[in-house]
Amino acid sequence: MKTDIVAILRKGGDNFVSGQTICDQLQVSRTAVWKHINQLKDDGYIIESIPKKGYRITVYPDRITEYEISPWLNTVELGRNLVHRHTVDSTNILAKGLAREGCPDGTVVTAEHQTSGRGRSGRRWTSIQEGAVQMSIVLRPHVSPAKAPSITQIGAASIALALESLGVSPRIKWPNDVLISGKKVCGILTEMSCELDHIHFIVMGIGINVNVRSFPEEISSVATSLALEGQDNLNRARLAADVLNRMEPLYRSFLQGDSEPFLSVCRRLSWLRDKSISFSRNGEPLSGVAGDIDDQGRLEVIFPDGTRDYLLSGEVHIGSI
Ligand code: BTX
Repeated sequence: MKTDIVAILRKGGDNFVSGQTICDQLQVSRTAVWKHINQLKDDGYIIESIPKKGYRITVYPDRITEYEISPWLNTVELGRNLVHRHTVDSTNILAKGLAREGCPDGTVVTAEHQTSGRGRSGRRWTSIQEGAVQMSIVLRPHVSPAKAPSITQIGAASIALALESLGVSPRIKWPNDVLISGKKVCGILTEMSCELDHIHFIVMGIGINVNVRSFPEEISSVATSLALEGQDNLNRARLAADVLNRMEPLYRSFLQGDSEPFLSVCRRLSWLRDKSISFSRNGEPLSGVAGDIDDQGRLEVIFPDGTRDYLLSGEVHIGSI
């Protein structure tokens, strides 16, 4: 209901929309409209109300709520069920709980702040309150669990395309980071619940540093934000919607067996290509040079003796050991 009221008032622009018009369009009572208008004011909207004229919104809050994201969405499934919290421990944790309870496919959980944002392998993801996009997407792809790493690459490609459209030059550090000027502007944490041959659900968590002007010291040398890269005061809700808009067609073609649309983006923007890298295989440290990304999304590694390996997922560091 609140989403509909915001949509009606947004359409009205600077004009007042009468309470009766809202009642007629939504088939609800004047009291219900008034109650929801008050809730919207609590959510940060500044709404002018003048007797006999009606309502108009004068200030929209900088929030990544359903009301602010949905006007920019042109997806069929992704983000059509959107759950927003001001503060959560981790959007991935909340999304996994909702997935277990059977939430619709494509459900998106967003938050302004995370108290225990999670990175990979138990690392922490620093949440910059109201300066970042923190969102987790619930997906139930009918593919083998072995293909799940592609989901991270679909996310990385969608984010990189959205950032490119803003005029910055993102690079993708296989498999899960998006970088600008060699620093992390976005991280992706993909988690899965599955059996040997069946995926129950996947939660893809995305953290994008948007309107962040400084970072805590411990990450300031590795992290950047869109604001620090010259994109000040971006509309976070619009960016979140743009990522989902770009993700849906890439995800659909993946489900239909065509991975090229996202793999071609990952290859074009590959940060690792031709760089010396190190990684560990079964506890053994190895070094080589990163090659291309193959048609299964694996990273080719060329060893000093000329032999090759193909990494499906995992942690890769720049530089040799
Ligand atoms: P990762 O393990 O590849 O990266 C974590 C590392 O990145 C940290 O150890 C730190 O060095 C650095 N780091 C921490 N916070 C930031 C930051 N804000 N910006 C840049 N670098 C940082 C990457 O894991 C996966 C991150 C996913 C985050 C999303 S947010 C929504 C969802 N919910 C949740 O709990 N996690 C995901």
